[in-house]
Amino acid sequence: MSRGRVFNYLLKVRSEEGIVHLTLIDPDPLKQPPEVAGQIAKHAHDAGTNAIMVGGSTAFGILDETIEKIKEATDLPVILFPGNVSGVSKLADAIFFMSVLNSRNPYFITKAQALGAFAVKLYGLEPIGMAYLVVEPGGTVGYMSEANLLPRNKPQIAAAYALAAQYMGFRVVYLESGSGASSHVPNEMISMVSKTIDIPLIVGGGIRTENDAVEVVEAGADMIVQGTMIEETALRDKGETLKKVIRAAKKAGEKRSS
Ligand code: 1GP
Repeated sequence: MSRGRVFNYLLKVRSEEGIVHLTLIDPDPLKQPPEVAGQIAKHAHDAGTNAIMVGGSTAFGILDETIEKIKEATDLPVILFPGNVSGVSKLADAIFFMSVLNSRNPYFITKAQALGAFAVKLYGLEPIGMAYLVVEPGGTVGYMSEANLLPRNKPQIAAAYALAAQYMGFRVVYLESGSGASSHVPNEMISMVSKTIDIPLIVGGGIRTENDAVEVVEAGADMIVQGTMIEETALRDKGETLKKVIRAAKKAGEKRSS
């Protein structure tokens, strides 16, 4: 995909298909070498995902190689999802230029962003300003980014952060419960946030089943992110489980939009 068009592409998919499905691949050799990341991306593409996100809170070392293999396997846009400045690569199409708004540490709110900004400019990456809100239990990212985790039973706090994010000019809000979370962001929280803001809402962490995906979409997510489930199943079943989840999520999205 040519540079500068990824966000518009995501908005177009959202309006035409009801929701956007994003596949997250961790460039982590302990999980999968680049070759395997490419195969996973291919299966995800065939299953109907709309873009590939690459990143993670503990990613190291093989970011470029991983993106190379993904690009060989699919022409879907590759969007960086950096846990730190080391998560920037010139091989991607775009970057979720994210700020952990509920971190206790200003490094994760503005400093890492200042350290990485010129690399984004130099590489010609399309920056998509994202407010990243980490919800309980938060998982690895909650720990690493020193988040003051948003309480699951206080949706109004999440909504207040999300509205503040919109007023600060962020283009998207991401509600994250942490990769591999035992349960996704609560439906009530997704619903309150989506009714409060006018910018797209991304939800990720702990979305595994068709039912999970449908719940999250019915509650109001515009884009859903799946990582763990895809890494665990896509190679084994050639993306069949994922295909069912995406189909169910898109159906729920279309129904909501009609
Ligand atoms: C993590 O929200 C993403 O940042 C994806 O979470 O691995 O639980 O799908 P899962």
